[in-house]
Amino acid sequence: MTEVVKRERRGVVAIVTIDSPPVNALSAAVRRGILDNVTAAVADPEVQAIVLTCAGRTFIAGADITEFGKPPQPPALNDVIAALENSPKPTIAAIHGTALGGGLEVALGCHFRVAVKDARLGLPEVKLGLLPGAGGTQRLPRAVGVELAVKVILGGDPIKAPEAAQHGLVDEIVDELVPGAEAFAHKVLAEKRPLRRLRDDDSKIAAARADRSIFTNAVAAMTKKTRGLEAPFACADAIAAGLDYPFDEALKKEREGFLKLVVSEQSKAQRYAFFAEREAAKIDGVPESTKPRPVARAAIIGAGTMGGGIAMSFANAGIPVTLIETGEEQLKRGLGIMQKNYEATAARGGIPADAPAKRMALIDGKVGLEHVKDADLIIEAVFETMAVKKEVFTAIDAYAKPGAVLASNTSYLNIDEIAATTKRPQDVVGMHFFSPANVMKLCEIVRGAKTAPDALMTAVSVAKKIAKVPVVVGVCDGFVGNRMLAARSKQAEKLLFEGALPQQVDGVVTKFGMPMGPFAMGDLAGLDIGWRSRKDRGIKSEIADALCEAGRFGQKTGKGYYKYEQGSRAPLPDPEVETLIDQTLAKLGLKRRAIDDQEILERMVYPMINEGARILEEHIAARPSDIDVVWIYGYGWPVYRGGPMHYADSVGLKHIAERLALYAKQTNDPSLEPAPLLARLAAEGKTFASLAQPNKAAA
Ligand code: 3H9
Repeated sequence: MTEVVKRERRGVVAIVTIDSPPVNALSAAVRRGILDNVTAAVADPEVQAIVLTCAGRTFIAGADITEFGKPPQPPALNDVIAALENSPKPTIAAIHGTALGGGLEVALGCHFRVAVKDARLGLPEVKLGLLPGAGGTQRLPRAVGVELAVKVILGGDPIKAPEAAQHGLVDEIVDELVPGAEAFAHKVLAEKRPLRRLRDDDSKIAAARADRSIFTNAVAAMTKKTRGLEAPFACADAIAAGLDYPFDEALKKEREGFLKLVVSEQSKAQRYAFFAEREAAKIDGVPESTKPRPVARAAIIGAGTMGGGIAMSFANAGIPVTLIETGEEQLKRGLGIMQKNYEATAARGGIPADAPAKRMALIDGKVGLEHVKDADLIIEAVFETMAVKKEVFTAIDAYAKPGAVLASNTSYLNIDEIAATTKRPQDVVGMHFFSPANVMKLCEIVRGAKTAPDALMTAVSVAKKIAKVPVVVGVCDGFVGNRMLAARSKQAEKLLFEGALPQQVDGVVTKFGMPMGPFAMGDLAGLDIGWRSRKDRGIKSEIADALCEAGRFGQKTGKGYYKYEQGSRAPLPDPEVETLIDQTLAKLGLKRRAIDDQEILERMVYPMINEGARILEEHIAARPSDIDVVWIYGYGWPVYRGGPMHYADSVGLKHIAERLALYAKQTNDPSLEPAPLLARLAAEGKTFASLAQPNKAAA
């Protein structure tokens, strides 16, 4: 017997316990252990029922993702599940934590399922670019009906045990896991309950078999916003096979679909992203014994769009927050927007009806910086100029309690310079949120030269608590995300001077999978901001300047690089813009040339990769995968392309370096010359992923 799975007998009930930290994933050893122990329990004449449960923090969290792509080891998961389902003695899954993917598929193979109240059950394979490959697409619809199964499988989000119980996925909610499961086993035996083999029970799929629209409507609702992803459609096909074919045949089709996806570039990229996110949580240069400082209350300075969004993120996580403004009016306006925002979400069913009141009650609006005094973490989200930041930090320094962590939400300014205005630079850190801050998951944690390890860890741990994905970065202009974005913006602008139109550039970028192109993004942010800043610095950008001079500031004026119909945010190409570009180019003596989409794509993406290489050289990011996490969670980079650095590896660094060198020459732009790291890796035939060791980053 393998030791990752143990068996004990309590009277007539065998308790089979999986103990394979951290998440009881279904490695070959675990699969073997379950199969051997279940087979032995079936053979044991003293045993009348079998409970399958897990030690540690969770029920099985799925197949072992690290095994994908390696030669398969027996036993196959379907064989393990068949042993549970075909057992002549009742099998009962006892679930706590999360029963996910292959874990839920194992539970679905059991005749019964009990769960503690806070357990969650789901099939998140779609988020890894996969479909549930061990009967999930067949047994879940038979357990809960086709509509809910489509939602769970195509959406990938788990449902809570009480909801699962409501739909028949969980037979009983128990207070104590194993004793509860044992008591349930005795009940099953006493009542001589028939063993429910989901494979043989078509009752809940009968309706969708008779009326296909039940299935197609559910799929349409779940794929409305799916852009470019293959897996949701493959999941739908597998569920459909269950409606069209008998169980065993459909199971075979499901398996074929899984095997196809597991080798796809999309799934590889999505699995890479899963591990990249977890790698980002490992922070270099922090002693292991470092503990984050406790944060019972946060203070946010500034109730504008950013500050408000940050405050909402804290309230959503149940952390009280003081929201500070300079005047009553600004405060009232900020709080009003947040209230409306919550109410709109509640009206859509996104949060419970009583949530807006509860969350707003956690936000204490105040006028005056002295109110930071009770906060353990203070986040400044005021106007983005160094002078204003310095003023605010000097005041915070005067009022904040000793040991409070002082964070700036700056998106590009030097944290060290800000920290130097205080007497406690060791407590100062950057926490760069992305707009809208209550929605976007990324938080760049900027480590200053003097930031203390425990101050850094406080920012990281708080970011996780408020459901953000923290990535530690070093100090430089724009950190990781905005610095790379600037490299792209520069090329986008140049493309207009060479002959492309905004809609052509944006079209290529969105076709690639980004939610928005650079020009639509400019219109959203407001073109007047850059215009004013250029004027201050005596810089020109003739096309953008001409737009602003014509009163085209973007969405807020209904016109920018695009035109916008009243009340709509959809960018519409505008012939006036083309005329304006033509006139500007004529003034400058420039001629438009035809630029193909491939060049546009390469000039949008490769300079970002080049800047990413420089960021690695300068140790601003710890690893290439951290850069990818920044782009996936901060800018909506398509997860199925794994982030810019992963994408670069998939294209080939040699090709990218060659194209950059060509564009550098062709457009007379030295910034496009391949960065030394990129050039070296390209010459050595290596990838960014080959830089496996952390880069002593951001230290
Ligand atoms: C599947 O099941 C396919 C089947 O349908 C068909 C098969 C034929 N494998 O997230 P955490 C590691 S596909 C390997 O920080 P948390 C993770 O990398 C699978 N490793 O903890 C990390 O390692 P490290 C479907 C895994 O408490 C450590 O465990 N299942 C796996 O915040 C802790 O993870 C899923 O997609 C795995 N399956 O969250 C579920 N899972 O410490 C994926 C985790 O070295 N997992 N690790 O960095 C999760 O969603 C979360 O990990 C979970 C815990 C919610 C379980």
